[in-house]
Amino acid sequence: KGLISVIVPVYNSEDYLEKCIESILHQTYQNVEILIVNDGSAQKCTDKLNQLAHLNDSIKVYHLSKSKGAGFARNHGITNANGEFVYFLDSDDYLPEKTLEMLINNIQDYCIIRGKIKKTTFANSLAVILEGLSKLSHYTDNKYNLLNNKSALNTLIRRDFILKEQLKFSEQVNLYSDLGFIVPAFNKCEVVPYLKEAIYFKRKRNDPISNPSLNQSDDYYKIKDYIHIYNKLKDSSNDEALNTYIDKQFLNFYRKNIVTYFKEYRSIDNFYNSLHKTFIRLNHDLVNEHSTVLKREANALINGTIKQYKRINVQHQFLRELKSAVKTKKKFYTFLYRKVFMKTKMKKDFVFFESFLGKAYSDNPKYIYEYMLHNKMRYKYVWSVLEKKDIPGDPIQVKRFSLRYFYYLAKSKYWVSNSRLPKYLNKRDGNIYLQTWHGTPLKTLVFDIKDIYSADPNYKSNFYIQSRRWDYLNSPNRYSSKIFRSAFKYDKQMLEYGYARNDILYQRNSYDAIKEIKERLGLPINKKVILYAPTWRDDEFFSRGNYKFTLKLELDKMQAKLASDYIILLRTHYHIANQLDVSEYKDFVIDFSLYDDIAELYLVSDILITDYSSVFFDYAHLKRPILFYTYDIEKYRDQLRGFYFDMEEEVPGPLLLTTDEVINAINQIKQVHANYQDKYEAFYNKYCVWDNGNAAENTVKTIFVDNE
Ligand code: C2G
Repeated sequence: KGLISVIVPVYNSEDYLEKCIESILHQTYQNVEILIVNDGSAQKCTDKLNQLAHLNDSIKVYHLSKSKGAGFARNHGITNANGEFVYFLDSDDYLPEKTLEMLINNIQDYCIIRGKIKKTTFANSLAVILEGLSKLSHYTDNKYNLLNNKSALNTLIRRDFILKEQLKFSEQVNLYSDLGFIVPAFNKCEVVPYLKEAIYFKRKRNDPISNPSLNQSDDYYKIKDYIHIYNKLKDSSNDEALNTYIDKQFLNFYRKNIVTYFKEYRSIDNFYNSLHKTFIRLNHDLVNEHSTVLKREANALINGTIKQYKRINVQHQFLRELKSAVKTKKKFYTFLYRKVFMKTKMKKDFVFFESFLGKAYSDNPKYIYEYMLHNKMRYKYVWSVLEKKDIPGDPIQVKRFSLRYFYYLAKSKYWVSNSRLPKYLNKRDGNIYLQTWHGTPLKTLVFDIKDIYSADPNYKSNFYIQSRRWDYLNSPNRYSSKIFRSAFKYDKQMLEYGYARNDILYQRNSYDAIKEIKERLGLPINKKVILYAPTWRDDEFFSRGNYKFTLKLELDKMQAKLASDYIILLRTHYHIANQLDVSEYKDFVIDFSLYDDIAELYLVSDILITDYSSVFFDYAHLKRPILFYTYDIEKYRDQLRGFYFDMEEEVPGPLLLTTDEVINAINQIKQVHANYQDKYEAFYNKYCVWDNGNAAENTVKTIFVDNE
């Protein structure tokens, strides 16, 4: 069987390149040459490429001295190809091992064959292919449907067909250059066979801010290039079916991308003329299949003036928003938020608080609030909660995402939150947002995370939008300040006073105060207290934001060995949705997962057991013993998150892998604690020295006094 030339354009994709090339080398079909075209990448990527080029003789690398775009690079590959067939693979994507074999086995006498493109956010997706079940389908009249992804990827094409039809990727555009190649190619084939078992993994990249893929380019360029390519295709098409296809595609693009772009930027001026010329070319019967809204816009674009078009566009934006607003209650509330509440006057003395997405009355926001309350500052307070809570000072409580929640968000000059507020909020002039964050990081955060294994692949871009609104950020120590700057790309004011939530660890660390809390919590006074507070796992969840926790401490054993002297307070992370049933360990294990404030649990406990949670940075303020139950450290550190430092080296207690080790350590806790004395001191000096009980005061003075 014939040689396949696999053409791989490369542009700054050093993180993905190896996976891509290995996936070609591991194909079951081996008669392959690999043509890599380096489109003027930065040195880091070029170096990586040169290193990989030695893996195999079949790899040929072409370096372009400056970047000319993926279209140019692929054409360069075609010019240098020797194969009977040509296949395009992008340098951040990869193939299951049988894809090329399946395509070539099924191309028969056709010029082209197409496989399925699967999007993935993971570096190691697996395709399960059941031998013998693959079935070729043939597309004729409906062949253009295969092009819905606007891409020339996962298509095996005869090279002599490319040469005969002079197929070329468009070099005038950065985006959609594929269409210039693949649309005429499909046009020349009466039948396009399609094999859905031949899979191509297209990586959905997770960092559109620091390293965007082409698809993640700014909408302005997308629109510019799409209008260009549409007109190009239109110039060369004389076939009715093709005309209909590209007109329909254009109208969809207009509806989905162009109109929404105008909504956000009102930058119609840039595109009016080219849209005017483009709309004149469209088949009017197709325009008429669309809504009245779109028809009026088309009419204004063809026959009217820019002023008319703008007016109609604004009206239509409003109608579109209204139409979407009536779909769900939350959408309706956000509509009112934007159109009504945001137009009323902001209240200078309203402060809006939220902790852990409304799940708790706790953490830095709680202690900042209580400082203001006790000092009788003249503000009105609003707390966002999931259900009504017992909060001192009787503040206004609003249910998160209720109508009142949106009303008070719009009205309040000050926002104080320890995690993110919704993406669709708008900040207005004078609005001040204090982000307190919720811990010193051990596990890498946002832009420092490579692969996102959690439920939300848009995590980084959402985070970026949400964090642009922060005006102040609390930092617990110098180490965190540095990380927050890079991991959040935060460049505004950092409040380096320590954490308000730790004030209590300095103010109430006394026998009487602890006794009072124990009594309030109903804890026995004669038993020692162990707090077990593990964190969550990115890859264990029921759904977005609802994580699952499986208890790996063997409570039976612990009860048998420890119950006479100790009780255990079990405290799962606020992301954890399942409640663990510990009823059989009554009197030994008490579940405090739903208790609001972990700081009080720190105060009453004699020993902390945790894992990769930031709780140990706070607990260390008390200088009491800490044990690390890190049964899954390798997976957690190496696959899921990555750490900022070596736990074994730095943490102030032993890393334990089994329940027995935990029990042993507890039985000799004095000795264990003494063994870690030096490390503990170094740890305290690095992470705990900013706190002295005054963080809330310092924060409040900066935010509320300075901004009067
Ligand atoms: N927390 C808690 N109970 C737990 C775990 C955490 O109450 N069992 C609270 C603590 O206040 C802790 C905070 O939630 O400091 C953050 O928890 P982490 O386990 O550190 O996890 P995460 O929410 O992912 O925070 O920069 C901070 C962290 O890196 C991210």
